[in-house]
Amino acid sequence: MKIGIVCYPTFGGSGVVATELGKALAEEGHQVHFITYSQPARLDFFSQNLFYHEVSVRDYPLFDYAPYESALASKLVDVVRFESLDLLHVHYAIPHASAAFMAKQILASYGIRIPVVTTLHGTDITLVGKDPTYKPVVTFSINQSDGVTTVSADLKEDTYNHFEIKKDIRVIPNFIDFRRFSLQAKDHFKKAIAPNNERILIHTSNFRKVKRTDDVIRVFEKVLQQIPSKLLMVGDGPERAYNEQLCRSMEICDHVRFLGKQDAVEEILSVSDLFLIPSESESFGLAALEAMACKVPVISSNAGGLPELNVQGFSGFLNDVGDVDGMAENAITILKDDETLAGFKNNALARARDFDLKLILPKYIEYYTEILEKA
Ligand code: GMT
Repeated sequence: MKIGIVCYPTFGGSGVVATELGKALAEEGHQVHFITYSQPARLDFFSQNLFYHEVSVRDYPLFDYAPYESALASKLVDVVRFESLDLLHVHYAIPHASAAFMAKQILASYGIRIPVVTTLHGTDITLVGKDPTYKPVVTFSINQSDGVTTVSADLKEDTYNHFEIKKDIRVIPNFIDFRRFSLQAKDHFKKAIAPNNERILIHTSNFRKVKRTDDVIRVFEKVLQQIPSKLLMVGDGPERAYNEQLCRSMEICDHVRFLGKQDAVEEILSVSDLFLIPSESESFGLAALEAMACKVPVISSNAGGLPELNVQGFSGFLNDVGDVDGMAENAITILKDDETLAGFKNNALARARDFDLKLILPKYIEYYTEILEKA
């Protein structure tokens, strides 16, 4: 197949999933064309089946806001026509699904029919999408897609609850590539972070409000009172400055390191004992899956799709959003002795194996085939 993939090229979960999916499809012999405004963060090598088409937006003094959606639609028309694509797969509804719809209409005027699959990732539905600013366009473009997938059953339900959707939605969960995410020996790094063999807790995110990063720090502060430990905060975003302030006021700065954005997250996960993800809303929780693949158990909230990933009392524990005491108590249960911790680590890996790329990739290929047969 010749597949066009549209995504955000940044570190965000939807862009990561789209890029990893494209890379895996290319390895299977499909030709994959990424169409976006800059080189996707994880598309960092050459392959004969991978192509990247940059969408450049022409600026003009009249524009307060340069029209990216029009530039993207025009680029899609061009790439579909001249690379003879079979299918477009757009990740994150806004503005990719509506740009794809526009491109599809234009292509029809050339006698070209291009099926569009839209994958909804979370905030495009739960936060941004249902805002009246975007809702009519999101509803229309989902209904106009030839195929729609969500990354969890919970997001599927949310989509039906918040929008008038007439389409069948297929749930295809996110996946993990164990060739990259698996436990690596990084003892020298562990020693540098935790010289006295303290437990290492970790959080990775974009530090937006929805991640409740302040809860991460509050949970850690309670754990620290009982168990010698360190906290690694990986990533960056709007809440980081406030979180650093919070650590100062709690006088726990000696035990918390803010590492900023990191490429080799798997190396940092490899020295970690517990992953914290207390999010207000989380359609899937790819960051937690990456941790589990590196044998790191998870303390999470029970929001959104997290219960479909983290298994209560097995790969970790789930608590209500904001239940800092409960999360700290469960974290201590996991960390209190080596034997219990080792059990949870093994379970985390076992659970992650259910989301192996090798199991999930065929689901996308099967879905593309179904959509192409209907077209
Ligand atoms: O979590 C974010 O803020 C980034 C966002 C994105 O679209 O890049 O992540 C969403 O998509 C990920 C990949 O499917 C999911 O694993 C995340 O759970 C989801 N985030 C939210 O629902 C908040």
